Amino acid sequence: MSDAEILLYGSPESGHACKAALALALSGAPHRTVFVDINLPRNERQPEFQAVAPLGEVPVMVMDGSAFFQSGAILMALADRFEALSHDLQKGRSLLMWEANRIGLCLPQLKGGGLKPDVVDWLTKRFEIDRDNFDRLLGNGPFFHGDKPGIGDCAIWGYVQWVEEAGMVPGAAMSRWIDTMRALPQMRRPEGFFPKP
Ligand SMILES: N[C@@H](CCC(=O)N[C@@H](CS)C(=O)NCC(=O)O)C(=O)O
Repeated sequence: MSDAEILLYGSPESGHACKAALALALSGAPHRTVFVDINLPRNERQPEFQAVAPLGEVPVMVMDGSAFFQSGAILMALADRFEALSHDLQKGRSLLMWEANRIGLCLPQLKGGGLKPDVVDWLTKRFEIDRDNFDRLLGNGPFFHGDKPGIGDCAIWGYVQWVEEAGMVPGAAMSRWIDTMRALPQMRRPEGFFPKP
């Protein structure tokens, strides 16, 4: 790769990777995504991925020769760099923290399945609070950032795209927002963001 090229390592199974892929698509910046098979043991993944992934997890973005890990940090780096994502950053940062502490600690686990019933109950109760707060934070929309999507929308999209696969029922505002997000010209299915070679 040339130093000018932005590279994003990810997997269609990872909502965290989808957050970064969507943000890159919205930024309009030329970039390339690379499929990583996260079902392989970490030491069998591409050596070039292992070399830039300090925790062995996706997503990892390489920009200007530096590796960025943790989806929230990737989103903030993109918002700092690209005008299309730079609006209402104060709100964006709060939304990233909220998502990571709430939705991100709920829907991924429910979607993954294999949980004991009392854990499902606990996560479901957490989700019900998150669903109400989703409405409060979205306000009159259509996006969390107002008239156009920002890094907060990307972060929240990561796992809310699979709310029904996680066995949860979206509220009316969440359903409308999902439809609006799916209609974005830059939106792809997870397999479209990270096609298997
Ligand atoms: N907090 C991290 C989560 C990263 C993460 O959990 N990645 C998962 C996929 S969603 C992964 O790479 N799993 C494979 C592995 O850990 O080997 C972020 O926001 O980027």
